[in-house]
Amino acid sequence: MSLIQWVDFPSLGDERGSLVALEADKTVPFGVKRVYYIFATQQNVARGFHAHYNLKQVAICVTGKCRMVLDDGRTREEVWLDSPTKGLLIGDLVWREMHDFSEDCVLLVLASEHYDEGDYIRDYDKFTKVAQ
Ligand code: T46
Repeated sequence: MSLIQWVDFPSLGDERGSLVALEADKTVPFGVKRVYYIFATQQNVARGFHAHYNLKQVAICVTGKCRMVLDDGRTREEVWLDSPTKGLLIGDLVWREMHDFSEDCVLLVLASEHYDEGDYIRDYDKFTKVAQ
């Protein structure tokens, strides 16, 4: 199965413009405990480079674009996040990297757990051992 799993959010637009609703346990396939967003990323800066033991997330580029690399220790896939109506689902034990942020990129992330630095695996060799 591909590492790239999208969640499509219906655009509830009308003649005034567009609106997307993100609802925990409905359009977002888990209970949401945390929301954060990444913006004003400097040019030629890459972020991420870690995995989580226990964290489900949906990442949505609400404006601009960036390239996401996902790696489960066996295969590595990449995809552009460039649509406010498409969320990328990222499960447990998936290494992620974000590259090529456009200047206007705002990456919104919904997370299933509160922030916990102890849940991060920031060393790639350790990640590949844990993910085996
Ligand atoms: C992920 C990718 C997509 C907090 O204090 N609370 C938070 O909820 C988060 C997400 C971060 N932080 C602190 C920890 C660091 O001092 O903010 C700082 C930057 O975090 P980090 O270097 O982990 O950021 P990214 O962009 O490398 O990774 C983030 C998320 O941390 C991560 O879970 O999946 O975005």
